[in-house]
Amino acid sequence: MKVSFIYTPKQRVNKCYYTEKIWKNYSENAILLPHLGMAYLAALLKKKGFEVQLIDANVLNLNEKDIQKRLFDFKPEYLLFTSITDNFRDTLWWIRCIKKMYNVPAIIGGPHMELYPKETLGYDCIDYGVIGDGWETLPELLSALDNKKPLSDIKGLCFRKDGEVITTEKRPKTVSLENVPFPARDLLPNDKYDTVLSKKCPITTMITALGCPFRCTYCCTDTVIRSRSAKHIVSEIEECINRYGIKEIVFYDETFTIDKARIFEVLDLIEGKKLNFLWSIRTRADCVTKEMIDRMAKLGCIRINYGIESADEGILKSIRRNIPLSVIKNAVRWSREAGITVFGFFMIGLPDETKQTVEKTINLMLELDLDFVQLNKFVPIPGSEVYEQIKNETGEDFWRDYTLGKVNLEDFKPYKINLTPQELDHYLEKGYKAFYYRPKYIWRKLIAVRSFKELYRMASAALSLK
Ligand code: B12
Ligand code: SF4
Repeated sequence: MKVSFIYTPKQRVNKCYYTEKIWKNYSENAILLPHLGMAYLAALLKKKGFEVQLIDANVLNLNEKDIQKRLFDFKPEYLLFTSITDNFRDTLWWIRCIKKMYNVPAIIGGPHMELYPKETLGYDCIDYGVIGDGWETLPELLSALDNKKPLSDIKGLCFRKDGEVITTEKRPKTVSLENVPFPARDLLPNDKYDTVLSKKCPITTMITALGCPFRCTYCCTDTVIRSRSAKHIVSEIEECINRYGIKEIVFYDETFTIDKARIFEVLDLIEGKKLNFLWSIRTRADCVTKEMIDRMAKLGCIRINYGIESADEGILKSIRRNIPLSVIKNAVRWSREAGITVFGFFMIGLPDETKQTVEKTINLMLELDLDFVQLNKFVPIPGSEVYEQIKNETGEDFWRDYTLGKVNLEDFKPYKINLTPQELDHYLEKGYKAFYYRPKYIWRKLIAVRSFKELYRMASAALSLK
């Protein structure tokens, strides 16, 4: 059987997180990263004997006609799409458009399907939905369709029967990342991926563990961790370097350093095998030690992204993110002393936010010795504790209505804050300007610039904030 995964074009962050000006900057620097979920499933299906095409229409910047040509050349029997809630309406637009040109059944998976499966299958152009992990459900679905077997016994599925949307029994998330083949990077245009901050190309992304146990109230990540062994991780790193010539890896685990023993094992193996590559991680300030940071820097880690979020203790407590300021300061200092670039994530517009708490957050952003910051407006993610609370209190389910096409992203209203939307926008721009336009900061960045490309990117990003 032939199937085509299509990562739809023009992936970008949504406007509701920023002001128009700042969003323009972000959307100009489009998301140019591989979709690992699709690449994983593609590898698995290939291993099971399927003929698989993976069209990354996003990074290749393909238009309707380009996609149509690729599909007519390959002739798949099923089209496979992915979606997160934020980009569902864009994905839907593309599914409709692609099916007008090449009409075979469409299967959709991804985080959005876990949240609004019934609403999603309400659209006729979507034929089947995979809820949650795709590793077992997708091959079972394709095999059942091929053999004309009933679908109702397959767990984690959503489909229509006699005009009614059926969801089957939930599929438990038990598959370990160790039991599936490495992502099919042989099907990806690896030389096209890039980020504003990457130093060496080609780059790729990797996941060493799924889930995070911390339960911050604004997050909807699985709380059970499914992690890979150090040996398994390093073997994928070796494949990236030796088979695909990868020079830089962005690790997208939610909290890369959560299991300290495992990280030291990974570092030992990288050192022992003399693996030469640059890499970056995301983690929490309370999950690193000075010893760990020093070793990571020695072995190629060039950037750490820390979620700092707010400077107000009351807000931090209410979102269950009690990392003391002293711990954050130490982590940032250790990282910079080790020569690692430090990126801080902050949010404004959380419930109970006031002008004073926003100003505190902006001051902290300036006070910490950070290289880059991302400051965005808080938008509750469906499935998170905060979102459930807002839903219960207001009786409104914004993301459901958005899925059904009843509201647009521009209709999103911040909840329970003591600032107007205009004030929030004012502070967002003020925060960005205050951070990126400091003379000390500009000077430090200019002397660290290594190439024209880097200088151009920095200058264009800075100018777009004006
Ligand atoms: C890497 C990443 C990114 C990268 C995107 C890279 C890329 N090209 O995809 C960057 C940093 C750019 C990014 C941006 C954003 N992201 Co993001 N991101 C992730 C992250 C950390 C890892 C994704 C990953 O590789 N997972 C591992 C793979 C194996 O899992 P998977 O993709 O989910 O696939 C599995 C299933 O979902 C399913 N599946 C997926 N696709 C398909 C397709 C078919 C046909 C089938 C059958 C099954 C299937 O099967 C797969 C295997 O089991 C996830 C969190 C996480 N751990 O998953 C968040 C996550 C996907 N992001 C999220 C969000 C909210 C965003 C942003 C909106 C954030 C922001 N405020 O700007 C933007 C949106 C940008 C965009 N248009 O995508 C949310 C989505 C929540 C939701 N309700 O949809 C997540 C889940 C994080 C979270 N818990 O909040 N993100
Ligand atoms: S926000 Fe980060 S630390 Fe908190 S639960 Fe989510 S992934 Fe874990």
